[in-house]
Amino acid sequence: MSRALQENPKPQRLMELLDEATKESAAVKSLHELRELKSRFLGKKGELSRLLASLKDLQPEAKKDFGAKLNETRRALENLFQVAESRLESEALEKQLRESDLDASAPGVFFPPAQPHPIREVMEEAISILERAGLQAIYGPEVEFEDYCFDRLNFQKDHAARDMQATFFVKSAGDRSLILRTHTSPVQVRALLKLAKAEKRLPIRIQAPGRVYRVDDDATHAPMFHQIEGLVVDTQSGMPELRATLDYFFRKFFGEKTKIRFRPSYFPFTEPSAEVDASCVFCQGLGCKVCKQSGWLELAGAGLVHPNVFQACGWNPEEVQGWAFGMGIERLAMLKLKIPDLRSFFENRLSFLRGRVR
Ligand code: FA5
Repeated sequence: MSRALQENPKPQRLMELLDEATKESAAVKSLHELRELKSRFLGKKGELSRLLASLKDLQPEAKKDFGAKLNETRRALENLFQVAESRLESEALEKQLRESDLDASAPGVFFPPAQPHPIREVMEEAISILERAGLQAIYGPEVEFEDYCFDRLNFQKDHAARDMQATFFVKSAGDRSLILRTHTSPVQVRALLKLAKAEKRLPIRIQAPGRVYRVDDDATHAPMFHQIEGLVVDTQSGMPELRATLDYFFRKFFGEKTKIRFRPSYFPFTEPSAEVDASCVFCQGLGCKVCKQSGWLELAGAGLVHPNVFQACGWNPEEVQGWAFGMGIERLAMLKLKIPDLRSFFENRLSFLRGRVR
């Protein structure tokens, strides 16, 4: 015989359940207690589940009505437990903060914003001025073939000029040695070799900034430093343009009153070669301690590209002419920022680095 369908499902009991849960959830002291409470009210063996199971014994009308009330009650209970859980979490956080040494109301520690290293700033300024003079920046590797660094730049094998740049050797690679490049001039070689094979190759107007390495270490010489190289090659491109470009560069870099002069010098890869001096930025050429009363500071090496270099890099020296220069970025930075010892750039003392903010 089928069971008689109930008509009165006791909705009153749902109100009582909600009342009990409200009181008990307000009183729970831990997440563990709350979990037990939840399972008592909402778990499979909880009273709500029992009432849900009894739905099947109800008349259709009463079933619909009571089913809706059951759902409402379940949602209300879930809300209640959610509120209790948030309360317990914030109580736990407050307790933790109370018991720790952390003073959340103390003023924060000021971390000054990061800023570029002074060498980077100077390097970027130099690059940007040379870009305005029409020289495009390109980059070569710091570990370089010895022959790119020396042989193709017309350094004779046993010539004393090689000793001008004491070299860090990395390893022998077959019949070629790998070294840490001693100057940025091998980037000239790379550009000339590459463009010798290209069509529409002229003019070449490049600059090559980057790190270089020498066995050197004192107040004005570091084992790692930075140079910036310039190279221009065209059918006709000589001293006047070289001079005008460096004149422009130093005026923009140190100020419009800066003058330059060329003194004869020697580099194996340029002929004629010149040492480029700029009027002393401290005394405007009047003579002071920094320029040793001469009024001039030595700032770059320069000259016309040697025919042997063109030849070694696949160009006919009868058809092209070019000029090049190279300067030390640390030297420019020391003068611009008035830093007496170049080693300060590499010690990474925060007081020094912060003091240089401009
Ligand atoms: C050269 O390195 C040539 N490649 C420059 C050049 C390029 C000449 C193209 C002609 C044509 P030099 O050895 O003089 O030249 O170095 C150039 C600059 O690098 C120097 O004037 C100096 O400012 C800087 N320099 C040289 N050695 C050091 C060092 N150990 N530490 C910091 N700066 C250095």
